Amino acid sequence: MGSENQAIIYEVKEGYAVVTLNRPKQLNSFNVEMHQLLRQALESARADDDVRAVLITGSGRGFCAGQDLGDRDPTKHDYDLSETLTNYYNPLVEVLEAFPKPTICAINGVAAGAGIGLALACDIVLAVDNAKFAMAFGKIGLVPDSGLTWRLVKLLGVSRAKALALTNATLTAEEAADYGLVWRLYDASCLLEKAEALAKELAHGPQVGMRLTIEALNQAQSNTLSQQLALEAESQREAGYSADYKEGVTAFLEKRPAVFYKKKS
Ligand code: T3D
Repeated sequence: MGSENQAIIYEVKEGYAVVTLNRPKQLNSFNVEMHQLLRQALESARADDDVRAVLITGSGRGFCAGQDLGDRDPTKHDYDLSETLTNYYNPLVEVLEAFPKPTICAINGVAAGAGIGLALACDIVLAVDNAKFAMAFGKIGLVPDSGLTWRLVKLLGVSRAKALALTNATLTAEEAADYGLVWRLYDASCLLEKAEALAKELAHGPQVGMRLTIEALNQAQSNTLSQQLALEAESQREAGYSADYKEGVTAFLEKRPAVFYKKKS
């Protein structure tokens, strides 16, 4: 998975993993190999105790242009596209949604189609300030997928989501940030550095509390307030028993920074 020639480059750094989509000639669009290697990389990151945050980015000038259209020839074949969704895109989105460690996406260039779906499935989305977000699906007669019909309504509201999907508008990075799709924008010269600094910071954060926070915020999308209040009480019970809570309060009372992560000797 670490080879320069493979569709995914997987590197473990100081407490975090960097997963790089690596098909730059096709703007890192998805073929089956990239799907499979991305899932393997995420499984490695999930299982590895030395990985406490994951950063996803792309190589070359694009982030991800969605499905590799070079793999399709609808003039010669009829495709049951639900199969690709069921076998690849949907499980990928589900894996990211349930990922027990913080995930960051650093959008280093254009994101299109399911490339936007992949980015928005991560917990924190950063982007280069000249990134573009091209819906693309409608241009080829398809429907937004990879969770986007759901996520765009949640993030943008139904009116903007419909306008974006039906017009296939391309959003600038600034528009995407204004609409709440992106947390922060950076110049190309420092995007990766900033994203890695964030990954490192999260890798040294309170792991139990962050996992429970991600779960609670995800569940808030469908819970009622009463359900969410009950969930917060349960989450706080678990967080309150964690070593991180003991360290956090002790550090506060001792007027020093908390040290949540201690390397095993
Ligand atoms: O099929 C299923 O299984 C269903 C699942 C669907 C999920 C989806 O994601 S559907 C949407 C698929 N994606 C698209 O329709 C996007 C197609 N690409 C574009 O619209 C544009 O390339 C971009 C807006 C992303 C970028 O435009 P631009 O002008 O910056 O770059 P370009 O010149 O169009 O592309 C550069 C190269 O990347 C070019 O190759 P070349 O000519 O230099 O050899 C282009 O063919 C290639 N490329 C870009 N996108 C794709 C791609 N190659 C294969 N598949 C792509 N999606």
